[in-house]
Amino acid sequence: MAEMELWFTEQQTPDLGFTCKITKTIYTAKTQYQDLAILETKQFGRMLVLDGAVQTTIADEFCYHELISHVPLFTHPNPKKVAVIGGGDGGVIREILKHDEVEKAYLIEIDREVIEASKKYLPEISCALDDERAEVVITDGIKFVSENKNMFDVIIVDSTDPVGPAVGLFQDSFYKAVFECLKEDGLFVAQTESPFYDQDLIKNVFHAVKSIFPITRLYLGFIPTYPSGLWSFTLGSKKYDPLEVDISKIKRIDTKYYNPELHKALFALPTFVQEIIK
Ligand code: AG3
Repeated sequence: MAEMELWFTEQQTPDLGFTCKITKTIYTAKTQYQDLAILETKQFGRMLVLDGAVQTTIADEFCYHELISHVPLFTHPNPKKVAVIGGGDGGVIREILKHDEVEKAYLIEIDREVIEASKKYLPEISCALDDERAEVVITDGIKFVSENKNMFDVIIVDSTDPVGPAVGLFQDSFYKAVFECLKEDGLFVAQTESPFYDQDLIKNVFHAVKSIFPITRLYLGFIPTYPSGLWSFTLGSKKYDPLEVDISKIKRIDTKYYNPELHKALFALPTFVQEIIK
């Protein structure tokens, strides 16, 4: 008898699905905040899904985690204290801790169950969460940044899509609080979705950040499992410009996507993306 095939589909837009063959459903849970699933896919290996949206997979997580981490960390000349808002799988923390000058990396995650499931089922991604330089704080990122002033060199917002628990992480008041939470020469990066499908969001975030931070930049990367593959990141900085970095001084670290040659090239935008942020 032919074996039954199981397929998972993320409905990326009302009119488009992204479908993967599943060899096993490793874990599912309804947490206090969202539906969580860890699936074993044939094409990408293990996959973390929250509320039906692919968050990360073993095969392509490096693209996203390196891009969101090394661009800000190599733009700041001496990042000692870094915070990740969201990012409960720990992938961003793993990349941050590749930087020797980082003394402490805080993971500010609202949903404890994402961390626990990632520790158990995605050890390749979550492996640095037990590092002595990592500190996990289970709380609402919005509350955390509003309550702490002048504290971090770099803040990385590794959120889910702007629906459900993450809505507030895309609002003006949050970026103002991030500004206050950063030291006087601090900078931040947020993941800001697809330039194909989320143009209004990118536009709104870019202009909100621009009205608060002296330097605002958008950069792009390719993440195969995310909607359209083309993904945007918005950087707001009080002092350091990623385009002014002396790339000859960037230390070689172990990466598969990021490299010094790419650092500035990531900010070269296709015309249709330039139009979005005009
Ligand atoms: N956070 C961004 C996920 C966005 C994906 N959106 C989607 N599939 N519709 C990823 C968390 C990884 N640490």
